[in-house]
Amino acid sequence: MTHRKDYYPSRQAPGPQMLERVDPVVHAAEPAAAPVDPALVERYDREGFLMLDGLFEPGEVEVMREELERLRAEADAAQGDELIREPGSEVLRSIFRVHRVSPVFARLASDARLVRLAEHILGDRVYVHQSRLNYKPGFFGKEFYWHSDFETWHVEDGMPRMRALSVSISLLENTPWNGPLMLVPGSQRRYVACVGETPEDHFRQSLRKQEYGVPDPASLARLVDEGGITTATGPAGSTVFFDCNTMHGSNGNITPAPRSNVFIVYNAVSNRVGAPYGPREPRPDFLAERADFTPLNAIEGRIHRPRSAA
Ligand code: 6CS
Ligand code: FE
Repeated sequence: MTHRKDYYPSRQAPGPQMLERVDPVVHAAEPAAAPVDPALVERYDREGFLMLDGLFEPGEVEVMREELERLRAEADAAQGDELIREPGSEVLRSIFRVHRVSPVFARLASDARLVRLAEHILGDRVYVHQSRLNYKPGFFGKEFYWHSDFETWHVEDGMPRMRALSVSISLLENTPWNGPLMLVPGSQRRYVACVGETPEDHFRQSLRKQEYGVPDPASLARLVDEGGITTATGPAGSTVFFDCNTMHGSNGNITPAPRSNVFIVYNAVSNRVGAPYGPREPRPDFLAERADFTPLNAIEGRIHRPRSAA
């Protein structure tokens, strides 16, 4: 392969480094064409995320929550790399690739309300790079340590540039106590190059408890000092769009109330993944789409219970 420039080197230098982002946060050619209030997109540009309440109707959230439970029951009797258990217990933590196995979440991934806004922000057509359910069970749900998703997707999956975003939809109420998503406003403009070589088959460990590709305390302190922390609390159905490089994490959940969310990651088709920038071997395709970069066709209308819910 010919020389390929690495704009965001990480896990290479002996010490941490804070680099400037070289890509725009909002790629939209026409800000006024936003499918939501353009002020929200301006905010996304500044802060690295935006929150929408009431994007989905209660009935739609109910359908998704039933599907979450159905998949959990199925997972209990199953084994597979895409089923991630909590560290220190066998309680279900995450299920990946749900947009490929579940008709409800496949439908969600193509939903016009999500796809059009993702296309607007990313200034391109989009495909799903990754999808997952996070269960964050009551009592046992462990934290997700601070990280930039892009750092991992770049180093381990070969995502070239910052032109991707995550949508997280809460399927249960997110309170200040049950380990809600925390985001650092403004952090999307900085790239914290992390320290330490990636161990082989890192995903087996990192998805339970991440220890490589995490930012150093001094860089984190600086980002939080500059931007503070915003907590994404709200009723079931609350939706957050956040940039692939926004620093985020969540605390453990020792309350009785689980905090379950569905995540869909949209990547610009022009930013499809190639060879990883770190390890030779890419991660398995349940974590990163590597074959099908067909742009999604947005589906209008409401999400319904699948007819043949066998
Ligand atoms: O490794 C990954 O790709 C995933 N890990 C985390 C903690 N967040 C984003 C992504 O789903
Ligand atoms: Fe993440």
